[in-house]
This record gives sequence, structure tokens and C-alpha cells, in this order.
Amino acid sequence: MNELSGKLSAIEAEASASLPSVKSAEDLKVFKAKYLGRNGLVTDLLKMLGSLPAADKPDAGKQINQLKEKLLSKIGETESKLQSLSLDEALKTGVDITLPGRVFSEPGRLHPITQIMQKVQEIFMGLGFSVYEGSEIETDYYNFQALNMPPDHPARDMQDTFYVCQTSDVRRQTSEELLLRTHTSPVQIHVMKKFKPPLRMIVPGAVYRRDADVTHSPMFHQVEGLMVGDGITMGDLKGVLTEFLHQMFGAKTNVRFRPSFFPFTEPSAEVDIQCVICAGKKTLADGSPCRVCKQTGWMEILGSGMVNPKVFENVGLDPAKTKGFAFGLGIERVAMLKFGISDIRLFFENDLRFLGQF
Ligand code: 2U9
Repeated sequence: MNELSGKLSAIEAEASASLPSVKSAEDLKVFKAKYLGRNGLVTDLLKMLGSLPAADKPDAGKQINQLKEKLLSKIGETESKLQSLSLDEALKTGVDITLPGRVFSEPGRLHPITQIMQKVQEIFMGLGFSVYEGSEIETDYYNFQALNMPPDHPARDMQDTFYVCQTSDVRRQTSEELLLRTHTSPVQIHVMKKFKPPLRMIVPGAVYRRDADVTHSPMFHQVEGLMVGDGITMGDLKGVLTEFLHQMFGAKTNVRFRPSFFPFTEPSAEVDIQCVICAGKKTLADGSPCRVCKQTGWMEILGSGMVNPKVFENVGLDPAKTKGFAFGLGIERVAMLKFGISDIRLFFENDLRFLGQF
């Protein structure tokens, strides 16, 4: 027994002496293996317990296990000390590892174009307008002819319109051009053929034109509107559109109406608001020229007009009695002016660094 006590004391003394040289997790692993591993010094002693006389076994076992417990607790202490040392070390490098980790699951959000479409719809719904949608593939008749754009109209040129194919109805022996709608107006034609006035509607949706540069995209979005009934006047057009622009851009926004021309409206007007970027001052706070309004102080936002009598005739309404006003706005254009964006393609690249800003 004395011999065992001697061995245990020697092991303990040696372990205590070598512990200060344990400087890393790897050192600690080696230390642990040396005493408590499968062939470790303490483990060897436990193994030889079996060969001791039965009377000595309980006491010997107790002593060896006491040493084992002591070593385990020292190993635990050293392990925490090493961990806090490595944390101190990491903090010294300037990297704050206590900062929260990156959030990988950013919540989704609505595309800026969708946000503006929804805002426009909300405002007109509040003014009593209903929302209609229709097909993006249309016939030449609904997209052009019904809207007073005769066969020689320049917008019908192959250069300006995407034609899909020619359908032929063998039974009725007719054939007609199919195309991607160049505006949402064909939807209003369908609605006017189906429902009797009075009508108040807006039509949001994608439209297609063969055009591509920094301010034109082959696919873009419009919201068009139409109000039809007895005695509708240009005064209604001005009132409704001014109210819309005040809700959209702020109640103090200055609005102006300029004469214009569209085949489907007569008379026609374009509607400008005072530039929201330079507040109509033409220059920015730092004195640099405002690029968004091209130093005019105004931004063109809407096209509008009184529905051309020809259009009412085409849908079977009496133009002597039925009056109405119509308008259209390009959503990408509104978004570009509102946010001061100079390249329309940014809306369609789906770069999250861009989309995350709205
Ligand atoms: C019917 C009768 C008339 C819709 C109108 C405009 C003026 C207009 C442009 C805005 C920017 C097209 O996207 S854009 O390039 N639109 O200026 N649109 S009046 O007139 C209609 C529509 C349907 C039956």
C-alpha cells in the first residue's frame, strides 16, 4: 500500500509540475492521454487493482479514483482557462466575435414596381374605380382598330409591336393578327362591350413594345383608367387626376395640364407635376443641375384626354350621349422619377442590392 501511495504522489507531483506547460487544446489532449488515456499512468494503476489482495482493494481503489478525480478537475479548469485565453486573443485581433452572426433569412419584400402599382390601385379604388385585368395577347382589332388607330398607324409597324402569329379560324374563314398588347386599352374595349355605362375602371398590367434603352424596356407596366357616363367633362378629368396626384405625391404638389395628341382621345392633355427631386427649383441643394426633370422643374406623369367619339362608336355606344375621360401612366417611369433612377433595366435584373432599397 505504501508503494501505491508513493506512486500516486509521484504521479500527482509530476502532473502538477507539467500542467503550467499545457498551453493549447492540443497540449491538453496529450496531457489527458498521458494520465487518463487507455494506456495512461492512472489507468494502468486501475488495471492492476485486480491483482491486489482482496483486503487492499477497496482502499487502493479509493486512492486511485481520488487522484483520477483531482486530475479531471484540473483538466476542466485548464480547459476553461485556455478557452478564455483564446477569446482574449481573438478580441485583440480587432474582430469582435461576440457580435451577433449574419442573418441569412432576410424577409422578402414587394418589388418597387408592385408597390407603386398597388398604391395607384388603392387611390383609384378610394375614388370609386373598379380594377379590371385582361389578356396580354390581343388581336389587332382590340389593340389598334377599336382605339382609332387605323391600319396605316405608325404604332402598328413591325418595328414597334411584337406580333405573335396569325390565327386562322377555318370554320369562319377569317384570319387575324395576334400581338402582345402595346397598352392595356384593349381591356377597356372588352369591358365597354360587355357592361353598360356608367363605368369607372382602372386597368393595371404588363404591356409590350419593341423598344430598349435606358428609359425603355420591351416589357413594362401601365395603369390606365376610364370613366364613362352621361355628362362627363374635362372638369371631371382634371378633378380626378389632380386628386390622384395629390394622394400619390403629396397634397401640396403643383400640377399642370398641357395640350397633347392621342388617336383615342380628343381633346388630349399631358399632366406634369412639379419635380419631386428639386422641388421645381431646377437645381439641387448643392447647386448642381437636376437631371431627373432635365432642369425644367416639371416631370411628365400622365397622358389623358376625353374619349374620342370614334372609340364609343366602335363599341356600339352613341357618342352624342356618352362622354368619358381616359388616362394612362407608365409605372416604371413613375418609379424612376420618384426614386431618381436613371436606368429602367435595374427593375428587371432582380439584383437584391438594388431591390433591397425600396
Ligand atoms: C379607351 C379610350 C382611351 C388611355 C390613355 C394615355 C392617354 C397615355 C401613356 C402613358 C405612358 C402610355 O405607358 S405610356 O407610355 N398613355 O398617355 N393613355 S389616354 O386612353 C384610352 C384607353 C382606352 C377605350
